[in-house]
Amino acid sequence: MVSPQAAVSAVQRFPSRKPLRHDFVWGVSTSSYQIEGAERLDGRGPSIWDGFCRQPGRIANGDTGELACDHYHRYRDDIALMQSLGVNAYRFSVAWPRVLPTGRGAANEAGLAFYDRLVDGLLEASIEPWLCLYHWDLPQALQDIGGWTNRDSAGWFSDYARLIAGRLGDRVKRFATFNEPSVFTLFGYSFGWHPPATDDLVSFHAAIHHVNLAHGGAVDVLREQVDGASIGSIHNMQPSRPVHPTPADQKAAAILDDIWNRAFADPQMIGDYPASLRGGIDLHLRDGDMQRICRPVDWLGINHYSPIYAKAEGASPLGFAWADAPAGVPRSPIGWQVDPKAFRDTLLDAHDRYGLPIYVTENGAGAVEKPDAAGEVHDAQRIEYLSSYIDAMHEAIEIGADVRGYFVWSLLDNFEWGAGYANRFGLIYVDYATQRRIAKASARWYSAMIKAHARQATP
Ligand code: GCO
Repeated sequence: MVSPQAAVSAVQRFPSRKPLRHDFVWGVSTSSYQIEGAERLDGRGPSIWDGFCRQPGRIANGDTGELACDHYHRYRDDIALMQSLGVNAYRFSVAWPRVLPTGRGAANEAGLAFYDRLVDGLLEASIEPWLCLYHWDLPQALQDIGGWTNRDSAGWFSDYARLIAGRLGDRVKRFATFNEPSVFTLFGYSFGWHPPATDDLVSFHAAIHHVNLAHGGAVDVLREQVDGASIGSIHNMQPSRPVHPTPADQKAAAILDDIWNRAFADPQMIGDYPASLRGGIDLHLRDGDMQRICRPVDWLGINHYSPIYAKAEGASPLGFAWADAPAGVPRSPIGWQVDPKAFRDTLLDAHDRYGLPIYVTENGAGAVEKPDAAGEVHDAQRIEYLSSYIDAMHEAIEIGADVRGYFVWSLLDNFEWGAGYANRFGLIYVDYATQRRIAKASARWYSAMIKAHARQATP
């Protein structure tokens, strides 16, 4: 078992760094479909993930989000776990179909009441709620009328944002519009790994553009409805590298870079699409759209785990295929490359490109793990990963990146999309058969690290 003392020394093992700002945010992140369960309870409508999980072969072991971590019922226990960690912020998402079962029209009071209880519980525990409006669980009823390929989706999303702002905006001030738009559009409208699992270019570009329009519309609604709103959007930002140093793979990596890192962040924070996307997007662009998309935001959320790799693929309409990291690189227990310097450079690049305060809204390591005979989970590799990435973030801050917070993905082991429950990212182990929670060694380490930084923080 890693003692808190050993954990703190893990923090101090790195070169002594300048203390972090006194208001640095230390948090944990989750998302609605991955932890709530209660798929069919208290009026929640179906989401696109409910149906996708039940399509044979889509999810490892046929897992679904039906029960997940039963957070819908156990949220008070989970808030107590956050308190035990000593975090001062919790990033979660609202399940759109839980509050608007058909995505539009009549709201579901029982669903809204759940988020009331969750927010009130967090505030009672002195944990700041960071609310993300969309973490991939689109109401199925909206998918049935085109989903993000329907330009009306921007209006649907604004109405949803208005409902949440009106209900929770007196207590919630930190809002993110979307989580990782480039992931759910690329995986859902091109690769077939996420719902709706279509793969035509016109729909892909339409979804990109309409999600950007939805972002801008929601920013305006939140700004208008919530006094003191602090609004951002959460983007996965990772260096896109050619799997082989050939011109063809380098071109493939550049295309992936534009889609993965720029297709949303650039229109939203700079006001233009990457050149490689403009042809496809122009089919859906109307006068004034870029001004509707590029609305002032207060911060940039960055999710980062590892570099990504591309290879040339002539058969793909996008001209590239996803590739694994080259053999021989350091990897996490589930095989994702470990490269803290890539994280440092990503933070510095984002700081230079967008010039906004940055919050690391996801970072963490997956593993296939279980408790030992004594009921302990000694996740030393996850501690090593977190320690090296937090130090890389600290180095980026010392060099000049305006990073103001860090959220571990994730508080709990949870539904890991296509991998189901096999890959575990939590600081807290979840025994899904009993729903028992077990703090891993990394939970004790993170708690001790937060305390160590608090002692060093500049006033
Ligand atoms: C993402 C999502 C999370 C994942 C986490 C681990 O980044 O894909 O925001 O829902 O579970 O990143 O893959």
